[in-house]
Amino acid sequence: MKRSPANPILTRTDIPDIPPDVVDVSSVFNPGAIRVGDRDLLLLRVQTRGRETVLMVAESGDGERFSVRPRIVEIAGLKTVAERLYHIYDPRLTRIDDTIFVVFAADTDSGCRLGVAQTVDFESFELVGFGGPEETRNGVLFPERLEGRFLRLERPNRVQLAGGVTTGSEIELAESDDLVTWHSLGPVMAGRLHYWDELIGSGPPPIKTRAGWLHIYHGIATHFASANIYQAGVVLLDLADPRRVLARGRNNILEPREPWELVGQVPNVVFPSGAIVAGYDEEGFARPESIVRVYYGAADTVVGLATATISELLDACSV
Ligand code: BMA
Repeated sequence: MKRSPANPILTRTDIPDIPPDVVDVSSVFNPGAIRVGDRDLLLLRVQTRGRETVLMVAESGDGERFSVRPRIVEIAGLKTVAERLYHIYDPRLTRIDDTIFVVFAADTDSGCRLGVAQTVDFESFELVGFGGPEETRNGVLFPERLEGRFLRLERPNRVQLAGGVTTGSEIELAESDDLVTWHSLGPVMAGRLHYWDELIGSGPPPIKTRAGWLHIYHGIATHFASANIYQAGVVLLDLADPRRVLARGRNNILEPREPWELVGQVPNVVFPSGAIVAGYDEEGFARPESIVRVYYGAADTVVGLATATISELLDACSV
């Protein structure tokens, strides 16, 4: 992918103070992204100096220069969740018909869960569903229903890192009638031990192309336990049955190289979380020549932007 010359496109100094909750924040990263009319919107993960997390909206006319709205996003209904929510973070945005859905991760006393919220105007957000029996993260909704059901990729947290957090090495497909109760349809892909993507998780929601669902994911090389290196890569999933992997890139498409990707709160991280495709054909497939703008968190500290065309990303699946 090609990095934007304007990188990093958002840093802590772009976040306006909203006293008393948001003052002189520490970092902004891992945004969801969506186009609404002729505006590009990001839903930002902002971390305060109390290490609290708030979501905020940034808006742009050119996809590169963003201004951040001086408001904290409130999700109506979150207080009805029985568990205490410490952080809600890493929102992924998907439009289905006229509704924009947010799938977010939430840290609770019993581990990480996924929640789904919805908005039509990007002003007010309301909770649709929350949680499930298993620890899971990196949830992304497909932009259309399949046989009437919602589909999402998610990444159960089943791998315990030595002395650390639980994470995951397998992305699964799940389905739901109501976005509240989810049933697993089984595994889609697993991490590849010894290579760039030993642990994995979804990035932005899948992009519909004539060749299949183009999906950008993150892979972690654990590098002999001395460092976790977060990179981005691509996989192509079958349109009719997204559990079928048609092609998967051997190389990453973006890896930490710039100083602000290599150094920060968590070093060596590019974490793709939002994607905006410039153009779709009349049947809703992304055009091969369309530019995809990928928004990513860098070093859990700032937001970066990198681009490629759909056909370049499809080619990268087959190398
Ligand atoms: C992952 C997630 C991301 C984070 C990344 C790097 O497991 O928690 O939110 O950006 O680690 O710290």
